[in-house]
Amino acid sequence: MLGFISDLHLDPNENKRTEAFLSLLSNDCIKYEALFILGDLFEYWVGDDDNSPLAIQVKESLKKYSSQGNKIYFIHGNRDFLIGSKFEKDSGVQILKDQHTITHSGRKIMLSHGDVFCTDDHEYQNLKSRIRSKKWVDDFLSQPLNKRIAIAEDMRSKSKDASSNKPENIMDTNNDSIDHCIEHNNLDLLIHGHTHRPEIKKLSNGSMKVVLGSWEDEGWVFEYDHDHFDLKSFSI
Ligand SMILES: [Mn+2]
Repeated sequence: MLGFISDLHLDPNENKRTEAFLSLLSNDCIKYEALFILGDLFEYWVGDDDNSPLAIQVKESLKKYSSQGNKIYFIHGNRDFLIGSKFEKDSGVQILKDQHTITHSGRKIMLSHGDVFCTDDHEYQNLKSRIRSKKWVDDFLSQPLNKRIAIAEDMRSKSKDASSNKPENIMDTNNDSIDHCIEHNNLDLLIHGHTHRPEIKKLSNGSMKVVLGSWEDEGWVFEYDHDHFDLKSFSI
């Protein structure tokens, strides 16, 4: 069985969420052949040199989990796209590209954070292409750690303001872009997070889309096996 989670938004001010994640790693995850984290594990990530207690605690727990022979994979979210090779080494997590495809029990499955499908939100997509450029990343990472944290905090509050002024449907995934991706890649299953609108949706061509939930009062995990799938939530 495979396990999929996303949008934990781990934050030093939200201890319960971190505890729930660490508990998942040390208890429930043992049953998974592999655990996939589809982005936004952290509320923000300012660089692999982050030595905050939260960063250290999460890396150590991931390392313990992975060093017991458990496979764990990560896809960048829009908030933690700066997770890099040092984090990979420190945690034992393997980073996959967004829209990575796997085959499990004969079915083709694509994994994505999900923001790539939010094509109606032009403002968001413009910001994304700007801050994912090599120049922006290099400039950002060359700043001292405390300045990077201040910039991330500022971007976070701006993003909250922008989101509260946008119609809900703009921030959701675009149906045509999902349908096109499923058809073009001949997928049986597409799994993504980002929109915080958990659902399992059967599509007309027999394929399926799963949207993971964000961890707030509840945590979410999607479990998938050849004869079983379940989008589970649990209170935090
Ligand atoms: Mn996101």
